[in-house]
Amino acid sequence: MTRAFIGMGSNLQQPLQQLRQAYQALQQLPDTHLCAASSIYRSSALTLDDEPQDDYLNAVIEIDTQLHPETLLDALQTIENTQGRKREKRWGARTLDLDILLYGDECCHTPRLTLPHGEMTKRRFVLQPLQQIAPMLALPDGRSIDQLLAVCEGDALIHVSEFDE
Ligand code: ROI
Repeated sequence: MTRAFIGMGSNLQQPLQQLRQAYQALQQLPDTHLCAASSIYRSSALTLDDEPQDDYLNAVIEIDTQLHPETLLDALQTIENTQGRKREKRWGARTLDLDILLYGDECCHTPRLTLPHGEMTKRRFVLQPLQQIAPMLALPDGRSIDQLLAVCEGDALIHVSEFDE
């Protein structure tokens, strides 16, 4: 079993419903146990060129899984597609984004998958929910979530609700 963390984000087509539906789908993943879920948070969109976008809802889920990283990625992309995700622009609005943030201490860089997730260390909408469910976590390179958050730019996230409400 490997401990992994999944980042979720949505800012289109009823984001709260998108995250709740994805949470249920993650509970059904084969050979996987859902261990913890952060609260659901709202934040303004981080955009490339200040092009306006609706606010995002974000959360982080912790799982124990026997799926290999690429198999897990396939499963996450199936959930995204089932919930109506289209191929979006890299910095565009999105119906549902499911990212593998961390997969044990694995480090890899392939065309499909970078572990740890390339941008997670700079994004408050990832670090804050991650800190909530895994406050003692450190990245494979030894940096703690606390350390990363202390130097992370951007406003604190707004708490919206819990998955089991
Ligand atoms: N901004 C926020 N706040 N949350 C996201 O999940 C998110 N995802 C994205 C971009 C467009 C980078 N901005 C985001 O893909």
